[in-house]
Amino acid sequence: MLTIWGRANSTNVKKALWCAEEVGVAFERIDAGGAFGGLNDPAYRAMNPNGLVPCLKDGDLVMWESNAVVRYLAARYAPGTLYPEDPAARAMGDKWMDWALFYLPEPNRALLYNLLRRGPAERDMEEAARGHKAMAEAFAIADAALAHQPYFSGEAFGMGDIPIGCFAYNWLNLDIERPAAPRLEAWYKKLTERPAFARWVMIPLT
Ligand SMILES: N[C@@H](CCC(=O)N[C@@H](CS)C(=O)NCC(=O)O)C(=O)O
Repeated sequence: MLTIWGRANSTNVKKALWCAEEVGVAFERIDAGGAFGGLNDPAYRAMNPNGLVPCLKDGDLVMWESNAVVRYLAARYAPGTLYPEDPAARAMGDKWMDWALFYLPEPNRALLYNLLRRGPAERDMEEAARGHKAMAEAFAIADAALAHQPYFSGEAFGMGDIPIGCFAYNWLNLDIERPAAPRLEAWYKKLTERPAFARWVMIPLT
């Protein structure tokens, strides 16, 4: 049985859970991180020395880094669909995965924690404003890219849509003003029609 460690409301854990469900592999999830703790336990650190979630175990393979987990699950369980075999086709989505890892986590965290997850006394609204600006700029680039292709992975849904999809859910569901991004919203609406996205990503942001 494949196992994924991580609290369900973590954006990075959601990537792994959504992808595992999407490729149809049976898995169990074990709560870890946040209020569940456990990340400094020696047994956990032996699996993931970074002390972060998600962490995945599939047979003898133990691995971490959410985008690498998505790549592994797609390659292992959905070759030819979520993980295109042609290198050029695969590169389409692959670059958006790296893009998402570079541009989105910091502003996402600035928004989620300062608008929702921290108590009022700990909130830093200047940090939230910087996060909002960076996120709006990043998603404007993503919106423009969808003028040329229906999915970040290319003509069909693929692994390249998964990391951005998790961050887009947060961005589009926070109670904030956003610049118009009609192509991004049309792509996001298609994600909401996927049962695996609805099950693992569309949960309360708190
Ligand atoms: N680059 C790592 C980042 C992982 C990460 O930052 N995970 C956060 C949750 S989103 C974490 O473990 N935070 C500590 C905690 O939840 O207690 C990845 O993509 O997997």
